[in-house]
Amino acid sequence: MKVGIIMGSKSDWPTMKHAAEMLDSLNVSYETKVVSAHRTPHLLAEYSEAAKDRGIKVIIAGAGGAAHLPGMTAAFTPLPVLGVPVQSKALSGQDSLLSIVQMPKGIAVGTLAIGTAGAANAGLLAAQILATHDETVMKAIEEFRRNQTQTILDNPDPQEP
Ligand code: RP5
Repeated sequence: MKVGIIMGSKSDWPTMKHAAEMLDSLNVSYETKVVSAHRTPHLLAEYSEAAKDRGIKVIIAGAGGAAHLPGMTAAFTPLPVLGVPVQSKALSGQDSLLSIVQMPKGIAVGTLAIGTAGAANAGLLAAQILATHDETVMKAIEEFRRNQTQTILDNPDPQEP
């Protein structure tokens, strides 16, 4: 597995599945796992510390509310960590975003948009990171871009379904 997709709760899956679907569409292998910074802190340390030696290249971490998972994961691994702020009920994900984005200097998390767009883009960005050393993934991304552009050019009328 090249990408680890972790999330704070099963309730994050409807958002985080968009990262998995993007990786599926680009033929990039991944694993998915619930790892909670607060409810399973020891698992978080174990998973993050072992990821590099298991062959994982990029970790996508999604969490909502007091979203400490991406930052703490990054603290335990030198791998690139992409953080997805899950849209929370109480504060619409602004709490998640601010929890993830303001990392202190020295530990980096690449923060994506709130919700499903952020999750899909996390999958895309993970693939783009892998593509710097994998020509097959690079070709898949280039094809994805071409298709996306062509779909818009082929459907210019905003009133047509
Ligand atoms: C966070 O708390 C999770 O990432 C989730 O977004 C949020 C709520 O979790 P549940 O109470 O639905 O399990 O840790």
